[in-house]
Amino acid sequence: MFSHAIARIPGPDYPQGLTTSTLPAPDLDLALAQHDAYVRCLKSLGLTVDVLPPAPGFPDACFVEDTAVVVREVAVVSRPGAPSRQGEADSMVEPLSAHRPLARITDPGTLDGGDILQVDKRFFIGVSDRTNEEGARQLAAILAGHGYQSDIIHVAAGLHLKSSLNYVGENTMLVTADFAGHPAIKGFRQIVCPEGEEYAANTLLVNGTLIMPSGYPRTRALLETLGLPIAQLDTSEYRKMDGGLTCLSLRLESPVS
Ligand code: CIR
Repeated sequence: MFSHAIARIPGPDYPQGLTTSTLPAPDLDLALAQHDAYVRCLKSLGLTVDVLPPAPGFPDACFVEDTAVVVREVAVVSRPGAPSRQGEADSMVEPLSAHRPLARITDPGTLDGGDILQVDKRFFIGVSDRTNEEGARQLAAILAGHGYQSDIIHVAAGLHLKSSLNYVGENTMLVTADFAGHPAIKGFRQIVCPEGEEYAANTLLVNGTLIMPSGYPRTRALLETLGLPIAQLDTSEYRKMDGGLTCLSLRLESPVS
């Protein structure tokens, strides 16, 4: 169960962030309204949410998931792979140290939290354009010290591992077609996002409820077979910047006492 989350409000420079999308630039007011709805949704699921102010000079800083990997025992502050985002990690030291002892990914390692998927005591670590082998190794070693097992997966398409692969409960992975049948997820049931709905692979399981982006009815119908409650949120202004539901928060379980 998650008890806390950390999120960060997008700043006025949000539309100047990194993106590969050909969609129009995001509308900041709408992005703020969508962020507010996201935070309210997490609160409705029982989480206390630390909402950090914008980080001037870091237009992608609202994608706070990329700055850390948090387990019950430790928060690992990342070293984001995009040079324009590396300074975001320092700004997370204080907010995270209120919740956990800290560890850090260090040079030459790079790592974005969007490449890290946790399923109980097991981690899937994506090596992508943002997370390098060294960063993956450093994280796996830190996590192994706390009893977590890691599989390293190469991410060939999409920005991050979790753009294509997410755990949706009931021993099931929601995947894009390129991850269907991947050996690393053998033993899990798989739901494959229908063609044209790949963005919906970034669905977030919080305390037994699936939070999915609105506008993906065929994926929703497949997820309904799991029998879990489903909340839908409009993330249109985050999609324009290659972001989605997982990236907008760090979710924290109760710490080890
Ligand atoms: C970036 O390119 O870094 C941001 N515009 C989007 C980051 C999305 N983060 C995530 O999926 N975890």
